[in-house]
Amino acid sequence: MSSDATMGLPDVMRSRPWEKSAAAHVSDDTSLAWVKDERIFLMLALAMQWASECNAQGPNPRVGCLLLTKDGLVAGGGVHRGAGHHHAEVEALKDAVRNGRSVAGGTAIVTLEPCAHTGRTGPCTQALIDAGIDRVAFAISDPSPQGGGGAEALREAGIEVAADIDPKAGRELNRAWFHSVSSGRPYVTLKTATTLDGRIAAADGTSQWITSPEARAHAHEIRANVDAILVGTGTALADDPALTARLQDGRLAEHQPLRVVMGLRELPAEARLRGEGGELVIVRSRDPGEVLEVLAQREVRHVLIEGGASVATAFVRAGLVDEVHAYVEPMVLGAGRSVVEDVGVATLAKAPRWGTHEVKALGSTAFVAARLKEG
Ligand code: AOF
Ligand code: ZN
Repeated sequence: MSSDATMGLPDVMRSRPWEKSAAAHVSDDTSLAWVKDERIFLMLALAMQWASECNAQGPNPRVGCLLLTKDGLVAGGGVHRGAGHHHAEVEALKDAVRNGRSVAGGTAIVTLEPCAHTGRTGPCTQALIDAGIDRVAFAISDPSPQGGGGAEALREAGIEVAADIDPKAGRELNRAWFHSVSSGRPYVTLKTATTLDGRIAAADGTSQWITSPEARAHAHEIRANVDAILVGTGTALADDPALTARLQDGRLAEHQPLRVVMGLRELPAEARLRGEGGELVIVRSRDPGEVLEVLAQREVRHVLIEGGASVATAFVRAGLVDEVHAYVEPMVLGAGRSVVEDVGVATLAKAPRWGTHEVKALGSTAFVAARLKEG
């Protein structure tokens, strides 16, 4: 590969993006001839890969942008590194300047519709217009009231816009964000770690450790990618968990999610939850809807429920579990606490269900991720 082609994007180019790329489910909704050029979709896949790997945290979506010169050379690339940082388009424009490549008459390929608003930063549409970009293609429209309207603003400025060229991949990149923007509440993942018969503790109360070290390491990786972890006061008092995200070597991960405890009982002063880690938020309520409202106000997009049975039961009962992460250990207890209790289901047909999305072995533990089907 020539150095020209990788300019601004060496890491992405080396990471074999096509293996995970969005290109597999590209839609046909591409009326403009230049969009059908396969290089546009390759570039979009690179931008997706880049955004998904940049590990930005906080309330904003992950966004990647690639810019091509008038002659179709890569001018620059950029990602959004989280609220308060420049948007991806602006980062890409700065990269093009660093690379000494003009984007006048060129093309912008973005994973999300460029914004037309002035929020924590200025509007991307204006930056693209000022740079003399002629064409913009983006994967999916921005559904938020503040972020939308960019396509229209660009068209009004005489730019050719190819909208929604791969909405499926665009949505997947920011699943929790899209969900929370459209529903007004955080995306909820329920994590369970159980025996084959769905127990989380033996009859005598012993519960550590049911799952494998590999499963626990996986769970820590997930923690480092959500905005908040939630437990009930029962679990907080019984297990005295720290609810931190740790790396393989035991050190704290860079991003620590909020630690949220719901319920009416007090936490002792010496609780590990008060120690180092993410900010502790105590919500004095047993109502899942109320707790999610508090979290929405704090701009939490994705919350991970880690127990115990009463909290899990309350969320399932309320129909507020969007995704399940089930770690299942092939062992049987036959008695002891169940992971979820009575959720008001008397007959099979009424059981809440999720669609299996991912299955893998983590050491001795089986891991299943399942999601509500999107309407
Ligand atoms: C873009 N490019 O890279 C991102 C966009 O107030 P701010 O500056 O933090 O903007 C946040 C909103 O901007 C966010 O809710 C979403 O609608 C949009 N995100 N838009 O053009 C980007 N991250
Ligand atoms: Zn923007």
